[in-house]
Amino acid sequence: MNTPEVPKPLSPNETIKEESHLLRGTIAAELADTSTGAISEANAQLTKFHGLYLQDDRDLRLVLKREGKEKAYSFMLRVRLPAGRATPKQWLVLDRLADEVASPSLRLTTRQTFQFHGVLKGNVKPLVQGMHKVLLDSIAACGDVNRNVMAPPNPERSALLQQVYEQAKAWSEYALPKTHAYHEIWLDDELVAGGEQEAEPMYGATYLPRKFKTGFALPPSNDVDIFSQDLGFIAVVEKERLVGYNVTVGGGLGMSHGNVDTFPRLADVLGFIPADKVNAIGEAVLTTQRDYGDRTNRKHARLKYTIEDRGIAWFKAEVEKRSGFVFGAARPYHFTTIEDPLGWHKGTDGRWFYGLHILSGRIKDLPGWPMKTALREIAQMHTGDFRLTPSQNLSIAGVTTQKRKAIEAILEKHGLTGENNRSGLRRNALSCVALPTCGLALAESERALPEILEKFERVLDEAGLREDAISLRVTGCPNGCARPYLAEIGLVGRAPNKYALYLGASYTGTRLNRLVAPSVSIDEAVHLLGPIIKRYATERYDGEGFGDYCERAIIPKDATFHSVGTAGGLSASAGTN
Ligand code: SRM
Ligand code: SF4
Repeated sequence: MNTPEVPKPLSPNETIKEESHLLRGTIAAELADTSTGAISEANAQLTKFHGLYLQDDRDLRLVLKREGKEKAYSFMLRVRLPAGRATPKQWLVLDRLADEVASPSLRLTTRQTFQFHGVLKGNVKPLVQGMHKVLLDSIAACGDVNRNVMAPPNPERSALLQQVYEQAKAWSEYALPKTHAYHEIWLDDELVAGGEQEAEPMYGATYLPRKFKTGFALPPSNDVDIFSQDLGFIAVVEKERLVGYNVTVGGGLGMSHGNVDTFPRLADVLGFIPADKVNAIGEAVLTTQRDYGDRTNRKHARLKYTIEDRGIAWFKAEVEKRSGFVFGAARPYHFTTIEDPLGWHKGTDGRWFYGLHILSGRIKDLPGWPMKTALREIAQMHTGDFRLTPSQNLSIAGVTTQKRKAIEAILEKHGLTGENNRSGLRRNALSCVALPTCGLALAESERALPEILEKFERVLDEAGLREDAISLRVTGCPNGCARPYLAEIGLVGRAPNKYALYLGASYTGTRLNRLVAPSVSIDEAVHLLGPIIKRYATERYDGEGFGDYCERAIIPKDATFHSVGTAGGLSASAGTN
């Protein structure tokens, strides 16, 4: 006799959300408790929806424990900044707030926004209120909702960019939670009496099963890594007019080492929509995931698993049913580049923009490298805006010829004019934050990146490839925050100085890489890749990227990778196959 299937229990986060009174929990009461720098686990889950993560300084954990003291708790705050645009006025306020109430660095993220670290509990409110004065917020920057919306940042390389930006911003606003909790808790707005007037028509009381990410791309540049997004809109341009978008769904990168039920996945293309359908289709995708996503297992809750489990045809039919719109056939599109131009360029509006490389997006002042001061001085005189790029870099945009000279003088004065004259590898490198703030880090990432790059640069110099654009991305764990599975060389932390090595993604983010060595030190990775890089220098086809070369000539198609600490089936002398 068949026994009826017992429904799996919901994940604990579902109860926390359900009982939170639309994301309030007891956050306000706990903020007032000065006996600890922390908040409860339940409230820590809820503050994420307000853009805040409770963290502790992992460098200090051991010593504080020995001394019997509380962990060095603080918050990370992530700003909501659709498409990564900020005004000089906003920049100056963020810069000041970083000094007054945070670490004092500013961190540009891989999703084009700012993060503050080291914000003590008592400083969160002043930070949020300071941001509010220049119309910035951190609502939905984290949590089980639509996160910061990405869109091509680079200024006015096409007249269509502004249109795509407006649409990305409109979708970001449309998909915001409607609860008043953020304003009540952080901005001291009046309480909504009993909460009975409030509703979350799109999300419902338990929001989404998991985080949800949207990106907009404007081919030929795939700067936003569109296929890694839960929901993507690829602009379709015909006769220099934006006619609509090809919609993508089900991308996502996070996985866990050794758990084959978790995996990075590239999005599927659902079909074409006219531009005025973005919000309607976005809502239908989001609510389908709301209703069918797995709320029992957070490791299986992203949209990519809903689509894997139920099939893309089912998903498309459901979205069409909900939106009342039938997708057209996908229009042709071609991604041939990742546009993040460094240095001075003239936009189509006749004004200049300056792409500034900032390693790992970390803005701070170091002896001989006063980046934070220089950018503050630029913000004080700049009349255009700032654009944060998906590669953790910065575009200083809308610059007149006169202001260009002044910006150059500031960079010159601070010895920062050489920032863009780095190796092709360095200019294309990304790293996640990892230690000491990220609670999930298994290995170093941002702090290790300079040394990793130096080691690889030596090999590249020997091979005569210093200028070649090769993407290297490092993360401290397999969650994939620097999108390492879309890098030509991906290093994914698994233990102190042990990384899983991935090779062979396309430079343009259209093909995932593959695991070639499950656990190597950085020196082992350099040793392993050295001969391959040298072969690439002599054997590559005209214009062939490093990832494409590895996929064609290096990675055995039938390789099995099971031996920890070695390169599995990969060897430097492996023949072409
Ligand atoms: Fe991420 C969690 C940092 C982009 C996948 N990510 C975290 C947390 C909040 C750690 C935590 O949960 O306690 C990290 C905070 C570290 C710190 O101290 O600041 C963190 N993620 C980042 C940032 C700051 C990395 C960076 O160096 O720029 C990026 C902030 C983006 C933003 O502005 O919104 C960041 N995270 C990403 C990306 C890339 C992207 O979205 O384009 C991914 C992979 C794409 C994806 O989501 O599939 C990503 N982060 C994750 C995951 C794995 C999610 C999954 O589906 O398995 C986690 C862990 C989790 O959610 O459980 C995570
Ligand atoms: Fe932390 Fe892992 Fe994301 Fe790096 S990839 S920031 S270690 S969660």
